Amino acid sequence: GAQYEYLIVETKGEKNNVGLIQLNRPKALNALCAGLMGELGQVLDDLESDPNIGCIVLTGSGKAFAAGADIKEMEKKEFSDVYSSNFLNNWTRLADTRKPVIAAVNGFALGGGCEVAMMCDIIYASEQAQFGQPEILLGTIPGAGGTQRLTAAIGKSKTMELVLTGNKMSAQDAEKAGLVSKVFPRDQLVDEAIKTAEKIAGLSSIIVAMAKEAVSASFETTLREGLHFEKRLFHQTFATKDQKEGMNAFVEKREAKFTDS
Ligand code: CO8
Repeated sequence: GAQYEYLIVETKGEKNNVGLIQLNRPKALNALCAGLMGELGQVLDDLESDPNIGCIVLTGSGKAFAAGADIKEMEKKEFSDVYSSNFLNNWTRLADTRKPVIAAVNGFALGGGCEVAMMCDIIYASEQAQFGQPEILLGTIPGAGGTQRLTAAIGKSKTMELVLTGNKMSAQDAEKAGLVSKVFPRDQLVDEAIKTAEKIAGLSSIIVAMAKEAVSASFETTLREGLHFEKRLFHQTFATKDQKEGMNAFVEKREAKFTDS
């Protein structure tokens, strides 16, 4: 595979159907510099166009998932620079990924790091993980979803507390609040994420994509519109071979063989 400066990319799973992306900029606690985000975009393009890959796992290294946007890169920028260049606009690439992405948050997920985790579909955390939006301590505010996705995940009061104080939230509290779906001991985290990713990758990729699209729509729209969208996608599953196969396999008491069609 391609070599990256800031990432380690591997395929995992018995059927090599899981793409594992490890952020690998340990000197800076995986601060999300322009080079790293550029590479991440490239890898996501590659994994999305690879028909063998059904699910993606994104993790960090050392004591950090990612300690945020690169403060040293931002420090001297003026309003005119960041506005004119639409600074960090390319971060939306991750949120636009159609294949499911599981964040395996091993340590600090702060600022942009927490926002990157929230762009993923499922967050697993290690017992040592810590989440936070400390931008306020730097004289700025979250800029990649921290005020929006976090509110959707844990509600107003907890979000306000994190965003207004810059305090960190433990993995255990993040799980209780609903930001994180499961917490694991550090040495099991990535394996557990890969196990879940393998399960997803073994299902019908076309139906998985529809399911992701339907859940994602709930964050973008009214309940009425969302329910309508869900119902239409549900109807559309009946246009696939995989719906016929899935239901027929149940009736015949055998395992389904999905063909992604
Ligand atoms: N940017 C650049 N360098 C960093 C960052 C960062 N975010 N975080 C850590 N580093 C560097 C440190 O400067 C240090 O480098 P050096 O060895 O050269 O001094 C190295 O990583 C190790 O860090 P520490 O010595 O500080 O390690 P500690 O274990 O003492 O502390 C912490 C760990 C608590 C994580 C601490 O490093 C910290 O507070 N980091 C900053 C966290 C933060 O404020 N993050 C938010 C950044 S702002 C942001 O993310 C805005 C997002 C907006 C996105 C908009 C997109 C559209």
